Amino acid sequence: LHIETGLRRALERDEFEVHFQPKVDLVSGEVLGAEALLRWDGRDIGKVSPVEFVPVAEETGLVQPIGEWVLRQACAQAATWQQGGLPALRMGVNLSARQFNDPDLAEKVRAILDETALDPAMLDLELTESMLVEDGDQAVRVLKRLKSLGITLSIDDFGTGYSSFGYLKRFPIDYIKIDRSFVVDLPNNADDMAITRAIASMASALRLRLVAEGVETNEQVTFLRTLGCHQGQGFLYSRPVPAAAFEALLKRLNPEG
Ligand code: G
Ligand code: G
Ligand code: NA
Ligand code: MN
Repeated sequence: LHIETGLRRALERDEFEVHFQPKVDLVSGEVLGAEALLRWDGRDIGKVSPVEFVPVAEETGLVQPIGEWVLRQACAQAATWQQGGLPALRMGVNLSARQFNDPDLAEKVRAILDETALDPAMLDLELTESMLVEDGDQAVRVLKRLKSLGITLSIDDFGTGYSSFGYLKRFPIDYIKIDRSFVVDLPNNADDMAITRAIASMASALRLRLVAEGVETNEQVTFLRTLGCHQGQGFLYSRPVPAAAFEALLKRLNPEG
């Protein structure tokens, strides 16, 4: 209840902040994009992890205005970086199930792209498998409307939900993000090696691009590269950080600008 009460006031009190975690080219080390991750530091409640408050926001419907705020912030930031002469970065934003089920989702995304003047090709929406399997036909319609805006789509936490290859074939998806639970023990766990290999060969057959989550060691990078997984994010490169720190990181990892 504390969380719900606090969340109701958090937007007007300006208690949210968006942090950014780089998505890195595992071969060149260059930053290719970012994932926007919401942070809440409430006046009354202090710092609360999204693991705790996102489910409450989802249940109460507060995730709609909050998610829209995150999308606007992330798009505005990406547009600012682009206009500042930085190399184009693709901005990933997490969508909740309630946002995905909103019949006006595509219109809202389009309005925010217009408002922030972000090139739609630079926005990537991260969805989870569970959103897609409930009503496959409806999901395909929503995904097609989103794709028609010119954005890209990712499946987040891939492998932890109900993965059906049949669905993947029908969905206009661009990226698969390999869940970090399969990455953490690479390259020492035979099961995880087999699972990530299988995901990689399926992705290649379906022409889906791969992003590995939770990359923490150079040994993981070496193994992922042998799979043809050329993008990753994780603490090896950076934790999610505020915009100013992300800019400093860009100067370090993309020195040519
Ligand atoms: O980065 P972190 O460990 O704090 O994220 C924890 C969880 O919260 C992750 O599952 C992440 O996807 C989710 N999360 C973070 N920001 C957002 C957001 O803006 N919207 C939604 N729906 N989930 C988010
Ligand atoms: O569910 P989603 O993939 O959006 O979750 C993102 C979460 O993963 C964030 O909370 C982020 O802080 C966390 N994260 C990102 N990189 C790493 C990593 O290298 N190791 C671990 N343990 N967590 C990570
Ligand atoms: Na995500
Ligand atoms: Mn994920």
